[in-house]
This record gives sequence, C-alpha cells and structure tokens, in this order.
Amino acid sequence: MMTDAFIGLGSNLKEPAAQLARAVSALATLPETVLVAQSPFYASRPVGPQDQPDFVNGAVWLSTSLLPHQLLDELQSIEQKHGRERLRHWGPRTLDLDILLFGDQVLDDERLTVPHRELPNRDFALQPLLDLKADLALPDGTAIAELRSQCPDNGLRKLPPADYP
Ligand code: A4P
Ligand code: MG
Repeated sequence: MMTDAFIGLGSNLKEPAAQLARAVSALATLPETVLVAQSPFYASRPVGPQDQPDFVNGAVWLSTSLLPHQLLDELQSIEQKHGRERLRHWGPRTLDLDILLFGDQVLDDERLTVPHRELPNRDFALQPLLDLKADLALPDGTAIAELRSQCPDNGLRKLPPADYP
C-alpha cells in the first residue's frame, strides 16, 4: 500500500539551498518511493538560538510503501551522507529531514512523533506543505491552512527558482 508522506527539509550551513537540492535528489531515489512534488524553498529566521545563520526550508511530497520507521532510517542515512553534525539542540545543521505527516497516521514512540511535534508552530514547514497541497489536513482534520494563519511569523522569503536547481 502506498502512503502519502510529507518531509520537511532544513539547512543553515554550507550553501543551504544546494544542500536541500541534493537532498531532494536523494529522496527521489529512495526504494519503494516516488517523489510526487517538491515545494519552493524559503529563507527563514532561526527558531531557537538566534546566533546562527538563517535557514533555508522546503518540503517534498512522497508516495511510499516504506513503513514510517523505515522511512526515518532512510532520512537519517541521507542526513549522515550530507555530513550532518549534531552540535546542539535546535542549533545549526547542514541538513535536517523531518517526517511532517505520514498519511493519516498518528505515532508517538522514542524515535518518531508524527505529525511532527513542532509543525503547528512553524511557518517554514506549514507554508511549503500548503504549496504542495492546499487542502492538506492533520489526521484530526485540522486544516494546515488554519494552522498557517495562526502560527508565529519567522519572516519567510520565497527564494527564486534559480536558487534551487
Ligand atoms: N524524531 C521524532 N519524530 C521525528 C519526525 N517526525 N521526523 C526523532 C524526524 N525525526 C523525528 O532529531 C532528534 C530525533 O528526533 C531523531 O533522532 C528522531 O528519532 P534531530 O533532528 O537529530 O535533533 P535536533 O535537531 O536536536 O532536534 P529536533 O527536535 O529534531 O529539531 P528540529 O525540530 O528538527 O528543529 N529554524 C528555522 N527557521 N528552520 C529550521 O528548519 N530547525 C530547527 C531544528 C530549529 N530552528 C529552525 C529550524
Ligand atoms: Mg530533525
């Protein structure tokens, strides 16, 4: 069975837009998975510690027959290949891949919380989701558009397409 999964991408080190573009290419070649669409990329102010560069964020829509934890394994393997260093919580990173939504599944264990815990508070995740699918909703029926209209403003700036080949 194929499930629609939505992945948030973020980077604020070492040419972030290029990091995201490479990550999208890697996501497109995952086993048992089809890349349905990719959102525009956005520059955004850091949430958390402010003494770090702005982020570039985006999202992709995948259709996959991987199980949620198998998909997380694949995402973490892509992060590793991109030289991800985990220096501090909510600190700078070369590549961060988060499962934002996995079909209408609700999961909460030591490795995986879906929908992503911070999604309602993050315009840099909500806006790319809306770009991908304007009528997207949480498993409980809450519209992503509704969350977007209520969430804090991180000064999103859409990057021109030339910046994300
Ligand atoms: N994990 C649990 N649920 C998930 C999920 N749905 N998707 C676990 C992916 N991973 C999930 O993540 C720690 C653990 O979360 C993983 O091992 C996985 O099992 P991490 O990314 O390695 O650790 P972290 O970065 O220290 O914490 P966290 O909570 O993942 O940070 P976030 O939420 O990713 O936030 N500001 C802007 N403007 N843009 C950003 O992208 N990102 C962050 C990091 C902070 N500020 C930002 C941005
Ligand atoms: Mg993460």
